[in-house]
Amino acid sequence: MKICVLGLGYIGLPTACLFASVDHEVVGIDINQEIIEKLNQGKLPFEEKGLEELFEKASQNMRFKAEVEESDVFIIAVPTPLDKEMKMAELKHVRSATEMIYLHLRRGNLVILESTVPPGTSDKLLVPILKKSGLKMGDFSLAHCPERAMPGNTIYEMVHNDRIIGSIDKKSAELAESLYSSFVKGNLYLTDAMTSEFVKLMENTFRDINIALANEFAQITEECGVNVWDAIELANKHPRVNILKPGPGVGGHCIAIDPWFLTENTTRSRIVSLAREINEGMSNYVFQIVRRILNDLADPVITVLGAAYKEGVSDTRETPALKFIRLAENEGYKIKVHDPHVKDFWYEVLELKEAVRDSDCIILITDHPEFKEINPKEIYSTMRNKNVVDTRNMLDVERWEEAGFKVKVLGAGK
Ligand code: SAJ
Repeated sequence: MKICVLGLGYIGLPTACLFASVDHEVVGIDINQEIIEKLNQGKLPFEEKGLEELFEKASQNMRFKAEVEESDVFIIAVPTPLDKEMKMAELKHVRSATEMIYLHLRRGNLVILESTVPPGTSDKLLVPILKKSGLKMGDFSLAHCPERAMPGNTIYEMVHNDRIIGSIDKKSAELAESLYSSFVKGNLYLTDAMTSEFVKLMENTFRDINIALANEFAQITEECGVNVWDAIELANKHPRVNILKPGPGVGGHCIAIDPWFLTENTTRSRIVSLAREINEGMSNYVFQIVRRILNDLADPVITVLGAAYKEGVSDTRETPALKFIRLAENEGYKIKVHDPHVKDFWYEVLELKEAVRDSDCIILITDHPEFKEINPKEIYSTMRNKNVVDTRNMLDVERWEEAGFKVKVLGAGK
């Protein structure tokens, strides 16, 4: 089949490569000319485990350009960011991708929407635009097929995870199922488009609420002196309990955003909105811990370990580090940032030695495994005050205390 993939980001590019790797002819489309040029030179615009090899294997069946052309299949994998003022999905990229497609839509074509969208988008936004081609329902097919790939393990999960395919009619379901079975080894579950859109949002909302519960447990244990990490480990020994991990907040372009797509069009949301408030408030909670430690120190300097939204990635979208840094900056703190994975960030990213020099407090925000390897003895003498706040319960507290540091672990009680 000939497949046009619109949107060559964290989901679209691996998807294009996977289809090309099983001998479909793939045309990758993006509005960002720099990405098109990079890809046509064989370079990748971002890190992802295994993508280099997959791109290499698939490259002879792929080409990249800015304009859509006639195809058998069109896959929309464009971003659906949050309009932060209105707490609503910004669907302009989905709308413009669909406008680009209808001009080339032919009888028998299949359109797939992979982007995460509010329930009803396929039926109410995409169908009317596709009909501008002059084709009627049934002349073309449409399905919503959200991805479930965990950034950092995207390719493996795109192949092995079960997937939901939500279609506007039976023919669309058959066409989409046969298309994805060309590389998906997981089960394919068929439903209607609106249910599929809703299911995707439920998955990430479920995770956001459970992270909020862990964060609330961490705040309660601080008061009663229990170590939340020990308590969670013991509670999870229950065969049907799986409490997630507290942290400095929830980042990424999914968990931090998708719940709002569920609440934007209802007056019935309570827990979903409250969970967002708890998770967004963790930056403030962590900053208050730091402020108590540094109390009235003049001109405090702090070191933020981690700009990425989670361990092992270079992605800083919605990272909790940013809000924490803004709060500290507004109180006159000087901030120095170190992250072994992030190259470009709103703040200069320094090497570790430079980031800790003359600092009064290290705050570990991102759970990059590299931070476990930091030798406290090597940085002790370069710091002005020897404080560490570990928001991920990652550091060896004894080792840091032996080196002379005062260590505060989020939720550890004392
Ligand atoms: N986090 C915690 N505590 C936890 C787990 C995560 O504080 O116990 C934080 C992380 O540090 C990070 C944020 O939450 O800042 C989100 O991290 P994540 O690993 O939960 O989520 P993503 O955005 O990398 O991937 C999620 C996954 N969805 C689910 O696990 C239900 C992935 O499967 C989805 O495909 C992805 O969102 C997406 O693209 O929707």
